[in-house]
Amino acid sequence: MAQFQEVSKLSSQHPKPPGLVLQYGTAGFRSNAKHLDHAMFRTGLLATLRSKKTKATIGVMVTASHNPEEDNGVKLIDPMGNMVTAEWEGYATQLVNAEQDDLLIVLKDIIEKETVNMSQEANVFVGKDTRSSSVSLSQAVLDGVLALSGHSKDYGLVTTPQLHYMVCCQNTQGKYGEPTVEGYYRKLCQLLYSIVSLCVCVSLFVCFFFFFFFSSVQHAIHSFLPLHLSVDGANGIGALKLHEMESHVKSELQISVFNDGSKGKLNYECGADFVKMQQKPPTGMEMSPGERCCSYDGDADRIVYYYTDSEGQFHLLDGDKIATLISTFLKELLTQVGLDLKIAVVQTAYANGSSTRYLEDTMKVIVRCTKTGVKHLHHAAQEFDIGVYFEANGHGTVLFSEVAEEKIQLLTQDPNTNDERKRAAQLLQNTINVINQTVGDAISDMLLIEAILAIKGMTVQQWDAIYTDLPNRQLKVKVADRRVIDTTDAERRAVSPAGLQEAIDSLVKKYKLARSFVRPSGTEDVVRVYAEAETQESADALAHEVSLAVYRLAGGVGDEPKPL
Ligand code: G16
Repeated sequence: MAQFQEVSKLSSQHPKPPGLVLQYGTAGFRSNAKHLDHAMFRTGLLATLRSKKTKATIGVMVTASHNPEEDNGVKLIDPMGNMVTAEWEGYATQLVNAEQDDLLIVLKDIIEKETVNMSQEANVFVGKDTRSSSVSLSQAVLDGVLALSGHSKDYGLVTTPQLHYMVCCQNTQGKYGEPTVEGYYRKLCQLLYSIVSLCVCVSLFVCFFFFFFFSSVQHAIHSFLPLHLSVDGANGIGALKLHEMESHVKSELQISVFNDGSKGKLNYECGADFVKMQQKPPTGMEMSPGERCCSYDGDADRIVYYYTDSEGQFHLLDGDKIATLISTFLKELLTQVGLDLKIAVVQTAYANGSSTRYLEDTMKVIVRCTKTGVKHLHHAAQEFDIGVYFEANGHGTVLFSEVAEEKIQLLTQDPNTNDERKRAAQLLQNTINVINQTVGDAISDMLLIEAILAIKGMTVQQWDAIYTDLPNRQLKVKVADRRVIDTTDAERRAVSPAGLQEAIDSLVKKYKLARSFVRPSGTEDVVRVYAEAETQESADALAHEVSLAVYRLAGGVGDEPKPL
C-alpha cells in the first residue's frame, strides 16, 4: 500500500535510537527532548489511526508540563477532550518502542486488532508549549499524521487545556464552544463577567444594607471590580496566554503576570510544581502581605494559590483547598436551587488528611481516592452527577453529568421557579460554562476561583481558614530502576520490594497523626515520598526516614538522602 511506503520513507527521517525504551507514564511519554523525535513521529501515526477508528478529531500536545526545560513529552487527547484509553496507551507504547525494522509490522498489527478502516479520513489537532525543542518535535508529529494521509491543524503555541477544549469543540460540532483560542477566551471570560454581575445582584438581594448603600447595580459593579491577582506564569505558555486574555477581562480582573518567560527559565524555581513541592513562593514574584497570588505549571493545566501573612509566613492553598472551595460553593448552590444531585470529590493519596476529614465529616460529601494521574480522577468523577476532582498539586476540574446539566438548565427556564431559585440556577449554569470539563485548566480554574471568592465575599485568608492542613513533606529518591516499586490501594501501600511497606508502617507508628507512602513517578525518573504528621518537624523526619528505607530497599543510587 502506498500509505505504508510513505510511513517507511518518512519514518527513516525520524529514526528510533536502537534499544531505547520509553514508558507511557502518568500523562504520556516524557523524557529528555533529544530522545523523543521518533516517539513524536509515531504518536502522529497513532493519533491518525485513532482518528480513523473513532471517526473524530484527535489531539496531540507536545509538552513536558512541569518537567525541566530540557525535557519534553506528548499528551494524546481523545474525541471528547479526555485522555486516550488504557488500551490505546498500550498501542502507543508498542508503536513507540518498535525497532525501526519492525515499525510497519506493529502498525499493521494495531490496524488489524482495531479493524481500522484505512480509507476513513483522519483529523489531528496539534499544539505545543514554549520549550525550544517543541518546534521540531511538533513537526515530527505533523510528519507522522501526513505519512498516513491524515489532515492536521497546527494550533502552534497553546496551553494543554486549550487544545483539549479545541478537540472537544470540534467533535461536538461547536456545542461545547468555538474551536479557536478567541472562542475559548470569549466563553470563559464572558462568564466571569456575568458571574460577578450576578454576584452583585445576589448581594443586593440578600443584603439590604448594600441595597441602600449602592444606588444602582451599575454603581455596585464598579465599586466591586476589578479584582486583582498576581500570577506566576512559570516562564511558560500560561504567561503568554494570560497576556492574550487580558483584553477580555480588563474591567473585571486585573492580572499582574510574573515569570512571563521574558528572562527566566521554564519551571526553574517557579511554577505550581516548585511552589507545591518547596512550600515557598516562586522567585521573581513581587508579593505584598495578604495579597492573593497563584502559580501555573509549564503547560497551564495546574494551579496553586498562596499568600504571605503580616509576619511574612507563607500559606499555600493547593488542589485540596481548591476542591474544598469549589465543592462548598456548588453544594450551597444546589441547596438554594433545591436539586438533589450527587456530588463527590475525587482525590489521590497526596490529598492532605485534613482535607479528606473536612470533606467527609463537615461537608458530608462523598470522597473517592484514585491513583495519581488525571485520567484516573476524571474517570472516577464521571460516576457522579457532579464530580469535583483535584490532585493536591493543583491539577483538576469539575464534571457535570448530562442529567445534572439538563436539570439545571430546565430550572433557569421554568416559569414556576421563584426569582431567588432562578438566580441561583443561573449562577450554577454560568459556573458550568466557565469550567473546562475536558481536563484540569489553570486559566479556567483561576477564573472560577476568583468568581467564587467574589461571590462569597471571601478573602484568601478566610478561604485558607476553612481547615488547617496537616504539615507535610514530599521528597524524591533516585533509584536504579523505579519499576521495582509496585503499589496497591490507590498507591497508598507498596507491595514490592519486599520489606518496604513493613518499614514504612513501623516508621509511621513513631509519629502522631502520621501517614506516608511511596510511588514511582510516571513523569520523572524518581521515586516520590510523601509524609504528613502532627508537626512539620515530624513530617520532615518521617519523609527523610522513609526516603532512607526506599534508598536501602529499592536500589538507591548516588548519595544517601540527608535529613532536611
Ligand atoms: C502529570 C499528570 C498529573 C500528575 C503529575 C505528576 O502532570 O497529568 O496527573 O499528578 O504528572 O505525576 P507523577 O507523580 O507520576 O510524576 P503534569 O502537569 O506534569 O502533566
